[in-house]
Amino acid sequence: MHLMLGSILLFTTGTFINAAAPLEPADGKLLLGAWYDRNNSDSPAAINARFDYKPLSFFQTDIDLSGTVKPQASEMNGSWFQYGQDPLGFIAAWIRCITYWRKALGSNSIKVAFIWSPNSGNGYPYPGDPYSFNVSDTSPENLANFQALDTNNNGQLDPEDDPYLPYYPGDEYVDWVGLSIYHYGSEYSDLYHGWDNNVIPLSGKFENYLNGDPNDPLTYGYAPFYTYFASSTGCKTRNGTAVSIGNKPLVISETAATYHFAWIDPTDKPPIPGNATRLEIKQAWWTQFLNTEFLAKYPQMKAVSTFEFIKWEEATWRDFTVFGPAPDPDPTSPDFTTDDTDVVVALADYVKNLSFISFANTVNESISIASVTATKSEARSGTLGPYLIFFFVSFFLFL
Ligand SMILES: *[C@@H]1O[C@H](CO)[C@@H](O)[C@H](O)[C@H]1NC(C)=O
Ligand SMILES: *[C@@H]1O[C@H](CO)[C@@H](O)[C@H](O)[C@H]1NC(C)=O
Ligand SMILES: *[C@@H]1O[C@H](CO)[C@@H](O)[C@H](O)[C@H]1NC(C)=O
Ligand SMILES: *[C@@H]1O[C@H](CO)[C@@H](O)[C@H](O)[C@H]1NC(C)=O
Ligand SMILES: *[C@@H]1O[C@H](CO)[C@@H](O)[C@H](O)[C@H]1NC(C)=O
Ligand SMILES: *[C@@H]1O[C@H](CO)[C@@H](O)[C@H](O)[C@H]1NC(C)=O
Ligand SMILES: CC(=O)N[C@H]1CO[C@H](CO)[C@@H](O)[C@@H]1O
Repeated sequence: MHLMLGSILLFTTGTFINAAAPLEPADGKLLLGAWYDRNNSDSPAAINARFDYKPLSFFQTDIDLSGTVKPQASEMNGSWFQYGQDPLGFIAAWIRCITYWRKALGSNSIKVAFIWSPNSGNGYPYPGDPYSFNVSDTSPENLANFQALDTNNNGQLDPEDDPYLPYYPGDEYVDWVGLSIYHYGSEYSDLYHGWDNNVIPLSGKFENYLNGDPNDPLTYGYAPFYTYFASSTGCKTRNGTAVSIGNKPLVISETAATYHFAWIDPTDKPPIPGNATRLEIKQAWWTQFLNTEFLAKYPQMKAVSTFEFIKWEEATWRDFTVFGPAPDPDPTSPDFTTDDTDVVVALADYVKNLSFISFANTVNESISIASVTATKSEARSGTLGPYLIFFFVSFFLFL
């Protein structure tokens, strides 16, 4: 549920042998990358230096492609971006973008991967957010969107509606699929309006977010994202029309297990609940999906991007990082300069044992990723011309 977007990947090693999709690594290989906090002067080189092992194979950031459009993210199924929950507008804009860029890139288009990357379906349709779907809006556009969104046809947009299928532009317009998956804690506090406890993620949590959990759909989501788009099963609408035949490579576009440092406003609040340490939380998270058994079960998971931010959200100051804090953390926040080298050292020790992880040879060989978006009306009208293509698009560009 953070900004995610386009991505420009620079790469030149043998990692992409036999790639089925642009920039897809060879079977059995996984690219490890990070979304760094450009706003806090973090950089690929600084992350690699903190990691002190091998250069990560890709880096993600937001880029400003237009003076009028602020950098933003994908997660088009969410209710926290202006363009969210507008499936018909989204798909039209997406197709326009991809068509434009493939043409503009010409023979270089094999060096660019366009990633369709929603937020994990747990909590969908994320009611009560600023851009939640507005049922009172009876414009024809909104009614058409409602028809697309109400996938179970019960006259409501609710958790049993599919959080992904209405937004999927079609296999021919998507190179990779992506998903944002987070652990924020174990309980949402209605009192403080947010997740706020430091607890170890339950075993299987990452997997349940990735592929839904029929035994606990309200917690983890109903829809099996991996099965839909990355397995050979694919997915169909209720009338049997194929939406995707599957087999797409998957990037975990953003992931983190958060450590809550402090309340943003500590007035009348108890200590932060939970007693798990930062290391325990993060270690328990990465071991859930960076292991050979998981890769054998989900072989199309070809890349993972950690979310390297320390920021406030809801009621708490949160550390999402595994590679250590950016050089210049927000000076208004609590003391985040406290070194967390125990986490990055443990991660390096852990991945040294994993032969399936691909690294770059130098920082200049790593791939980059970027993103931009528009307001809903800009996206719909197309007034921003070719730059519209970047809205909602995540792409890897092989330079
Ligand atoms: C960086 O700062 C700009 C301007 O404040 C903001 O629009 C953008 O969302 C920020 N990007 C990230 C990744 O935090
Ligand atoms: C929802 O739509 C109605 C009707 O168009 C409008 O009056 C109302 O302001 C909208 N609500 C929000 C939160 O945009
Ligand atoms: C099946 O559903 C899809 C979209 O939900 C629609 O485009 C298509 O026309 C339908 N096909 C039939 C045969 O009803
Ligand atoms: C941490 O909290 C749990 C649950 O409240 C408790 O069972 C456990 O004993 C605590 N561990 C420590 C080391 O305090
Ligand atoms: C890495 O593998 C070695 C040898 O099997 C083992 O002793 C060590 O504990 C492993 N390290 C981690 C962090 O899993
Ligand atoms: C990486 O690229 C930068 C800028 O293009 C250049 O200044 C630097 O020397 C390069 N570093 C290496 C190790 O090639
Ligand atoms: C289910 C879920 O994660 N909802 C969150 C989505 O993001 C918005 C904005 O950050 C939060 O307010 C929601 O709680």
